[in-house]
Amino acid sequence: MPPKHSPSITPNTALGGVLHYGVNRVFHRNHPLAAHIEEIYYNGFTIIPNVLDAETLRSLSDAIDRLYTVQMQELGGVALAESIYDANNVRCPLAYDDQFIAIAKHPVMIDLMRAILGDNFVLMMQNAIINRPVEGNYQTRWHRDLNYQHWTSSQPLTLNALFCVDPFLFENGCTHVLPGTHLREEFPSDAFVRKYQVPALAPAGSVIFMDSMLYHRAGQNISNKPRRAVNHVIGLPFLAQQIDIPAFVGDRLATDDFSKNYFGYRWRPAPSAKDWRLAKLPHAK
Ligand SMILES: O=C(O)CCC(=O)C(=O)O
Repeated sequence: MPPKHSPSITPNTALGGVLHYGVNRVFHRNHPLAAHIEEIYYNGFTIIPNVLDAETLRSLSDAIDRLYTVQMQELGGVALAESIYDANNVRCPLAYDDQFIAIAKHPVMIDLMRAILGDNFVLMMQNAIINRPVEGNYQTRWHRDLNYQHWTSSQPLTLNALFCVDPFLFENGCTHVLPGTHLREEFPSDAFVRKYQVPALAPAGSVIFMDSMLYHRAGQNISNKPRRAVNHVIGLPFLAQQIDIPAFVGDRLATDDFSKNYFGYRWRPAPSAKDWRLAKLPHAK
């Protein structure tokens, strides 16, 4: 209820703006992606359409299916992946196929990361997801991508970027999100979840960005086709990579300063005090 003699009605009313009172700080970012940045801050997610073209999507789709077979052969079969609730995931596909390196460095994603995380951020994880029709999928359980973490942060520390290789529809089990839950420590009640869960509907070629602390899940795929996506978790360098990318791929991604930072070469723990100091010398950079 406004005070009777309200001293300040905000002046943007003349421009058809939103009315408020008692407000002297309003979100403002001078950035081409400002509207998306704002959605990530407040809702915990945003969708940018038309990032990948049809040819790229076809090629990624084939590669995801092929690499899943390769990784299951490495492991000795799907049953082992199922036993650790990791079926239908391709882990770190960029180590097997360079088109996933191009996706991991996609300029739209990198621009948004830089705008939110600043100049230094690391690819903590890349995985390709296959949500198959009517199979039990562990990812249909609500979770944060920073598992087991119950705290809040006024700034995002890690972000997800989920490239939609197939359309994200309710029928094929698109990602569902619980807006605003990145701003609370605990998981909400069942009634809240049922009332406020939102399917993140998006055409193929879109990217869904999330604060990694946002509760989300895969939907149940009741269609007759798989839904594929390529997921990234990108964060500040004090966090560890899921798979040590420099160890996995060797030096071949350390091509420039950005890549040395982004793929984690620069942030690997030093093997000794002397090595740590030597790495700080100007010529070592
Ligand atoms: O399949 C999806 O859309 C969500 C996947 C997911 O929750 C995850 O990879 O953490």
